[in-house]
Amino acid sequence: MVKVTIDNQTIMVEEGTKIIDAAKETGIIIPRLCFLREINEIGACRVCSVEVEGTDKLLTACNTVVEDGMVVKTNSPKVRRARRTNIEFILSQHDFSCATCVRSGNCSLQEIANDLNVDSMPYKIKYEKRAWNKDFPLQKDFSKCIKCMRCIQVCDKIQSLGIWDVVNSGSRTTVDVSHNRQIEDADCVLCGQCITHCPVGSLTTRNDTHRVYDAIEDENLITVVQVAPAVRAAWAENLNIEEKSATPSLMVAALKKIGFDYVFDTNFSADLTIMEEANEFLEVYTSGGRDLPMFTSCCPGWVRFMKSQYPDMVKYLSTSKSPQQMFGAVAKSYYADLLGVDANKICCISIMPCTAKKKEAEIETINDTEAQRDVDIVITTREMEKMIRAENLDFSKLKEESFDSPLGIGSGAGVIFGATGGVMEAALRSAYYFVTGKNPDPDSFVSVRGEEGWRESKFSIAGNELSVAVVSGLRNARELMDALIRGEVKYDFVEVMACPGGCSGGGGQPIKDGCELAYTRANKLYKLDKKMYLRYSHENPAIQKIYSEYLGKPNSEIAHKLLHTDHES
Ligand code: HC1
Ligand code: SF4
Repeated sequence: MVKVTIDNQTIMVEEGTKIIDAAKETGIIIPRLCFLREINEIGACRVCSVEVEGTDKLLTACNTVVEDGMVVKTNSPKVRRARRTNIEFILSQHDFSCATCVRSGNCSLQEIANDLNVDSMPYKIKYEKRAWNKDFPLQKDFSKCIKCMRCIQVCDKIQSLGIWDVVNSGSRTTVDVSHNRQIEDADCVLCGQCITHCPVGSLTTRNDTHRVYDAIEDENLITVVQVAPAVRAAWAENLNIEEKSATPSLMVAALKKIGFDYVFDTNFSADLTIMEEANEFLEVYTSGGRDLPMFTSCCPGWVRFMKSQYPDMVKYLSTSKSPQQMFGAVAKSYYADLLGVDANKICCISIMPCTAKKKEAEIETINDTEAQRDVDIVITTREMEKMIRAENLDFSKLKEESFDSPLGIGSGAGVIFGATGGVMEAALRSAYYFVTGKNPDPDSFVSVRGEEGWRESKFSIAGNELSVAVVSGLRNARELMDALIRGEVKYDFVEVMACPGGCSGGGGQPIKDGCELAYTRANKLYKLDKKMYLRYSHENPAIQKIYSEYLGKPNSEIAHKLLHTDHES
């Protein structure tokens, strides 16, 4: 242990503690901008500068380790002046047109500038302008980039993809796509983790809300919206609604105010995915003769990763479409028939915690209903939040509403899709039933839950030994793939989600800078599942009905046409 005095308080801390953490133990929060714990501790922004007795220079608290006897001042006049100058300097290279910035009100730079009472600019403002492909779901505005390097580190350390790098030098230094590539030619999987870790509005998602408004306004269209499982755990985080009031039913009521004709639930099609995927898995498993596992394919970031990084392994992905795409396919066939309308009259909109879902909906070969696209428009949870804000609702007076029927009926197994391990757990609940004819205890497979990036479990179902793995975060996925290829591990079924923690930590979720909320949100989903009457996908009455009236049985010819895809085509 070492002794350190911070702002006149003396404490003992473990050797190796950084000043920023020692200060926290005394109740002092040192401001920071570029800092991301264990990912970006480089002191690039110098906002966390502090004064240390015996040194002339200010030191950065995020990466300076305390020494025995150190005396630190975190908010002396010298420190305040330096922080202010650093922020003014950053602002001099930043287009601070806050009124039109998607991150206004949720921007760490704006907050720190306000906290430091920066009210004028002593420097000439000059920022970088560069072109960007406006159609790409990931958007970069160079005029807002503050060169904090967080995106570089997140993409490299968490996702092992290294899409971003520092380019140019001197005053023209900026962050751009590495190796001189265009973003659409790089291997960006669109996980959106660099967006949720950008402290300002430089990295954002393509704004598709205007297209949604146009569809709602178009009297010739029937707008059918689906809401992904993980959205309900996070939708109100930045809406100033008390947590216990922020129910899925209140979210439905808010969506109805926006004017969608039907508000449905991706949990329904998550159940449908389980029917198809669990049966597909059992077919693969019982046919034997395969060294490599079947991989889930509902995460489009993971599918993009597989296609670019392990093209020879794409054939091991489940052919079942993701719940988003299954929903669209069913909405434009079965549901169009139920309504007695032409499929092209239906505009299918998804609300997803994910940026890659925007691109998934655009994959030509995934869209094979009579209508042109399964899903027409995808917006993220953050875009939904903006649309809800625009309604100026008084949430204390808003009455809860239910999802519409029949595509709004989902089970608890569908809900937990939004947490890492949830697809595996839901699939095992139904696979057990398909093999034994009996339901397992719904909590039989909870060992697949957890916060480790790569988890393994073994189960025995009617004497069949099953080895499964659950992975989230693409660096972990890469490690698992390499271990599989080297023959060091062997599994029957593997679930992969690109974002750490799964969709609940998705790149389209609300941003709370400095907070990693994936597992807090996942716990909300587990609680919802636990409370539900329906906990098995195969017991969902709306699912039973669509099979008896339309699809026949899982993996039937029509199910194949509508609900499966060839990832290799
Ligand atoms: Fe997901 Fe999925 S769980 S991929 O994270 O399989 O986005 O929530 O909608 O499609 O259901 C996302 C979430 C989501 C699909 C489902
Ligand atoms: Fe990297 Fe994901 Fe950002 Fe693409 S979206 S650059 S893969 S972190």
